[in-house]
This record gives sequence, structure tokens and C-alpha cells, in this order.
Amino acid sequence: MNPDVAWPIWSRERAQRVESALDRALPAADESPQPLHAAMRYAVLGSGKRVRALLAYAAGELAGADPGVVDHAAVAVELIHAYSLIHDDLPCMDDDVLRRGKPTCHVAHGEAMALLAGDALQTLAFEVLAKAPLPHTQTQARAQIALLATAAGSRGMAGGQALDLSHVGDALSLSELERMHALKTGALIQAALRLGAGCGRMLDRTESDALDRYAAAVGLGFQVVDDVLDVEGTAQSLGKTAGKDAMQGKPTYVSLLGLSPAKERVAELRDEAHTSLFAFGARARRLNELADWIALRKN
Ligand code: GRG
Repeated sequence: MNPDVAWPIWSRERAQRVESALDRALPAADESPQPLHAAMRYAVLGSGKRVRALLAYAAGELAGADPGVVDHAAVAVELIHAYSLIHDDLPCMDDDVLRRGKPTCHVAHGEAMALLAGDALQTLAFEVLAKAPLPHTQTQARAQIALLATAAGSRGMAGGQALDLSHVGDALSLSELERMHALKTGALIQAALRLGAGCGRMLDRTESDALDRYAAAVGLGFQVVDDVLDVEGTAQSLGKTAGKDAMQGKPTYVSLLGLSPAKERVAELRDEAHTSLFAFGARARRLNELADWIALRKN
């Protein structure tokens, strides 16, 4: 966790909560096939900021949800996220050796096992969600599963990754860059918020639109900060290779806008996130804190 930004006790407690829930959801390392289960646990447990899980819990609070119910949503989004990081680091994609401060999954466990670990984490996410004791009808529970599937699939994260890979070396416009990140990073962040909120009372249309505006602002803000940190961070502070975007000729907010305007954009997006939640009052406290943290993070 970032020592430069005060991490609220609430976030610390929820990060520990999802860590335990992830531990319980994952097969034991000594369960056969051990090499696969060891690779899955290696990629998921012990590190990661758990931003998506925290967003799910915070959106759950907005809707008055029991954290015990939100656990399933938080686990499901973190499993999808961990799978995406394993696959993103593979030699056929970003070919990276460092993730979360340790060797990437394929470096530690071999390429074949890493590929399978990613596959199995993705399916485990849906198993967890399908078994969740949601406080609503079967139709609403199915909608939660469909929501995550769409966010992770070709119209969401995987589609964004495909666009990213196909644009290396290209000069993108700002709107093309934003579309790519809305899919690659934003779709899962939006899903985390919608799933968390969906564990509580049904939000009305105005409320769910406001939550989606918040999701768009923090999703984009998260990505712009990622681009800034790729320039300003170090492998030690980030726990992953720094300076990769420029090395690979990837279009980023920094390459398109410059460093200072990119930082100004982060501040604007943080304001947008706060404004979108204004009508919720104190119920949005945790979401507002997370928007601050996302804007100020250093890793
Ligand atoms: C392989 C289908 C597929 C998708 C990969 C998420 C993703 C798409 C790629 C990861 C590469 C990357 C740097 C994306 C931009 C922002 C991002 C998602 C960073 C990693 O998320 P953090 O910072 O990671 O929340 P931790 O380790 O803290 O969980």
C-alpha cells in the first residue's frame, strides 16, 4: 500500500477481508493438480492493491449491502483482474517479468501453467458469483453474472486488450485512446461498482446513472495515473516494470497530452467523481475516499 497517501482504516479492513475471502475461494495449494493450484494462489494472494474489491465494498455501502454478501462480488472481480494480469504478462502479450513486486506467474510457474491458471481463475470467478447468496431474485442474480461476463469479454476488458495490442506504434487520437481504456480498464471497474451496489437495495435510475458517471471518472482517472506512474515511478515503487509504455511505443495520456496536462486531467476526473456522487451525501463517503486515493496513488 502507498505510504504517501493516508489509507483509511476502512480500506485496510476491507482489503484484509477480501484477502481472506480469496484465500477461502481458491483451491488449496496441496490439492491436485498442485502445480496449477500453486500458480493460481501465487498470482492472486499476498499483494495487489485490491482497488476493484474496495470499489465493490464501497458501492455496496452506498446501497446498504451486507459486506458478507459483497464478499462474493469482490472476490469475483479480483479473480478476473488477476487472470487478466497473468495473461497480460505472457510472452505473447506484454512479455513482462515483474508483477506485484515478484516474478510474473509464467516466470515462476512456466508459461503453460500460467496460461491455465489465468483460465481457471476466470472460471472460478463465475463459480463464486453463481454461488453467491444474493438478496434478490434468480433473474437479478443471473444479471450479475451476465454483467461480469460482458465486462470481462470482447465488448469489455478482452476487447480493450485486443485494441491495445493492435495499436502499438500507432498515433491514436484522445478519443480513441479513451475508448480503448474504457474497455480495457474501465469495464471491470464499472462492473465492480455495479456488482457491489447490486448486493444491496435496488438503486433507482438516477442513482445508478450517477454511479456509472463515478465509474467512468475513476476508471479513466485510474488509467491516466497509471500512465503518469509509468513515466515517474520506478520498478521498486510500482512492483512492475516502469517506463514500458514508451519502450513499446504505446500511445498514452502522457505521450498525447504531456505530463502536466495529464496530471491536470487526473484532478478534473477526481472532481467529476465527487460531483457525480453529491446527491448520495454521507453514504458515498467511501467512494469519495477511494476517488481521492486513486488520484493520489503512487503505485
Ligand atoms: C489479458 C484479457 C486480458 C486483459 C488484460 C488489465 C489488463 C488487460 C492489462 C493489465 C496491464 C495494465 C498495466 C493495464 C492498465 C491498468 C491496470 C489494469 C493496472 C493494473 O491494475 P492495478 O494497478 O494492479 O490495480 P494490482 O496489482 O494493484 O491489482
